[in-house]
Amino acid sequence: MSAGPADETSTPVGRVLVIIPTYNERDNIEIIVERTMTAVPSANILIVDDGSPDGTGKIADAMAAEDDRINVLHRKAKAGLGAAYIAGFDWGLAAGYDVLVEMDADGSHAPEQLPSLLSALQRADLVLGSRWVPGGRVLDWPRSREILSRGANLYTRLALGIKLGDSTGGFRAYRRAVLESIDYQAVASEGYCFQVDLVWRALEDGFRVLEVPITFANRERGDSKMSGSIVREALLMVTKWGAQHRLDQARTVLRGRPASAGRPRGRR
Ligand SMILES: Nc1nc2c(ncn2[C@@H]2O[C@H](COP(=O)(O)OP(=O)(O)O)[C@@H](O)[C@H]2O)c(=O)[nH]1
Ligand SMILES: [Mg+2]
Repeated sequence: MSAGPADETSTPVGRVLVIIPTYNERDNIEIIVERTMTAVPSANILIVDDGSPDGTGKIADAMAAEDDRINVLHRKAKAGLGAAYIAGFDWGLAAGYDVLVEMDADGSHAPEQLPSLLSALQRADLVLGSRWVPGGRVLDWPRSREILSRGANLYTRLALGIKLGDSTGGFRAYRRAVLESIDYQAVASEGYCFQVDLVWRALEDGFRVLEVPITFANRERGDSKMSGSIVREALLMVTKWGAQHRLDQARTVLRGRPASAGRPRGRR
């Protein structure tokens, strides 16, 4: 589906699907969906629930029964944020959406800032909501999480040689062409690493990536699913890709050929 003239079911960038992955977000899901529909009434929503034991999926079904803009994808068991987004992207592309948005359920990403992301998408193919560019902020985040996020982004910039302030964040808007190009189904990682992988693939496929400042708030209700294994995975994978990338650059220089535009295929 192309981005035709705006009507009540589309924005200037076309039809938008906001994908919200959930695991045990019973106390957050209704609030985040309402805020999203108020902020961008023309957007549709896809909740991807991994069989939350706390009944989040049932609440989502009840909301979907009341409003055609809300859809629910039920998956059997907790399989991680990355796998939930892959299923959500598959669903959204098959349903013909022009723009696919990633957003957390816990209120850390403010739906009221979605219009700013969508507006920037008029000049880009992928827009990242960024905590670490001028104007970006974090509220009430434990110092340890802030240090981890800043450190992870610094490390990613150095290892991969990319200039982005916040490549680990999960509040973003993709034009469908990006997802059609980057083979996201092959991304096996979770959390931070999943986000870095997607943006790196987009850059290496030549898409325009823009960052817009966001205010990121710590979750008020429910528990974080962040874990040490997610951090270790990100560190390991980014190091591996970085080493491979540098090796490829060195090989190119030694052979005296111009740098290839393609991403090192071996890392997939
Ligand atoms: N479907 C699904 N959603 C998940 C999973 N893990 C985390 N989420 C959701 O992903 C979003 C971000 O997770 P969160 O726990 O807030 O991570 P944090 O912000 O890094 O502390 C929230 O909406 C979670 O409910 C998962 O395994 N499956
Ligand atoms: Mg969170």
